[in-house]
Amino acid sequence: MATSTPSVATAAELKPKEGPITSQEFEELVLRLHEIEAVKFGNFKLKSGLMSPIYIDLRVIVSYPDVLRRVAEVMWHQVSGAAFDVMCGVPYTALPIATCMSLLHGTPMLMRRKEVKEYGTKKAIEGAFKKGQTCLIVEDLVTSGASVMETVEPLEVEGLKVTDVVVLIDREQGGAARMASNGLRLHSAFTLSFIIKTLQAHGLVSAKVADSVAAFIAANQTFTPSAAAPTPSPAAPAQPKRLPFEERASLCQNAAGRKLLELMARKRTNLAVAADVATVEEMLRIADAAGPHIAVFKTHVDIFDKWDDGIATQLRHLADKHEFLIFEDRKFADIGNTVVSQYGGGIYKIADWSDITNAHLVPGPGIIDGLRKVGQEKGRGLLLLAEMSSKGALATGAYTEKVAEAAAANQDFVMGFICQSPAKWATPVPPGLVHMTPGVQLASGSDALGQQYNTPASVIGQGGSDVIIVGRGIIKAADPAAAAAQYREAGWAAYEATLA
Ligand code: 5BU
Repeated sequence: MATSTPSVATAAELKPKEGPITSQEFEELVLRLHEIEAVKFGNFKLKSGLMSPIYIDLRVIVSYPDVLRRVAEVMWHQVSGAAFDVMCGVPYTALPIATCMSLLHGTPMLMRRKEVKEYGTKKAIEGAFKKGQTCLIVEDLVTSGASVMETVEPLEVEGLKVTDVVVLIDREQGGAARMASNGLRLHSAFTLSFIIKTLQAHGLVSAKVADSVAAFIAANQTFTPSAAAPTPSPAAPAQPKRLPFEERASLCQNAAGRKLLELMARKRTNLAVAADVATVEEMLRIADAAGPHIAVFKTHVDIFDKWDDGIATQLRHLADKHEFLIFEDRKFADIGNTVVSQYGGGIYKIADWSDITNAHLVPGPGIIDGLRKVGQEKGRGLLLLAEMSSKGALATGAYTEKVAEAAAANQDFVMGFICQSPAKWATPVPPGLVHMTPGVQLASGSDALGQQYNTPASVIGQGGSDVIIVGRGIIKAADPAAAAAQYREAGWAAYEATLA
């Protein structure tokens, strides 16, 4: 073991370190990280499935207060020139680091909840802050930068500005470029190359291992700036980013679509709630509580404990009272002749009470004709499923394009799409068609069964959708009405930000 490795592993008195960090101190910290096995060499299977010759696990530093403290100090020094009002650690490993930086230097901290889905409407960001304040992001390790972005988004939704990110180790696999493409400056205490060079100089890593790490980094780059962030042509005229809903209403050929666009503009909400609850009582309670905040109330009628015409009437009363449209998310997928009976008849008589329903285009355009036959005269509208939110969904690429074409060709009855990222579609669709997106929570993430969540800002902003569909983020909240108000605000702010 190198003689420079300190043997005392206790936290020093709690006061900030004076003066700059010396190169010897940087080296000592690298050696200490190696000593406590935060940096290991061998053959490791990463979360992605890739085999890596190096493994970095900074979770262990909480057991070594001297290391935690020095990590916090070197990271603080990296951002001594940056201006920020608050700091937020990326959960979980960076939380103690951010806490330590906060304690040493007196800068307040915020915390981002990772499990917003579990906690419902508990805020995505905890702590005291004001809109317009600047927040520094603190992270232990950056590879692609994806987890950093997951923390940046909910902060920005709350009106905080994020300009700088500080990490202990940059794996040099594209994170810095990705940060830069999002307008963020990345400050790192160490690059992976520096760590390897230091350990090699102290005889702790062989030349062979050093070469294999360098080869691994070169072969596993995560970001291609030109492909990921095409530079807009400076000569391109400034296009309106999105026509306001009220203007699009007059371009919409379907009655229910027109009603929805007008209603969203009037009520100032682009929120749909997914009422996936077990009982009719609970469903009606949510409709009444969330009603003032929503444009659309989405049901799966076949999951309720009972159903009859009286229940449908009660729901329609609430729709009239609060002015929202009802959307039965039936996802029809059969031949035209069968969907006529499924939509108009059976126990549920969906067309009698639901303003909107949806269908897959797998069977071909006959499904639109069958549903139109029942719904058109009742003033109903159809959404086509162009993309899904679940991991591995097959509705992509050429299929999605075909759906977009079919919608454009049937605008009398088709009012729009269920989709994820219409901004990425090859051909723009007529502005009278509405885009609605499920898989939305205040923080991005996933559930255990393949559901994938994006934030209102990314769905409406980058994704180019019009309406956010939120289920568990609202219905599992302790106060669904307050949660609906919060999603409404986030969704509407994102919409307004995309107007010309
Ligand atoms: P969540 O609790 O916010 O995950 O609920 C999402 C709702 O949207 C739920 O009713 C799904 O059935 C529905 N959904 C979806 O999540 N993803 C899709 O691609 C489509 C519908 Br289509």
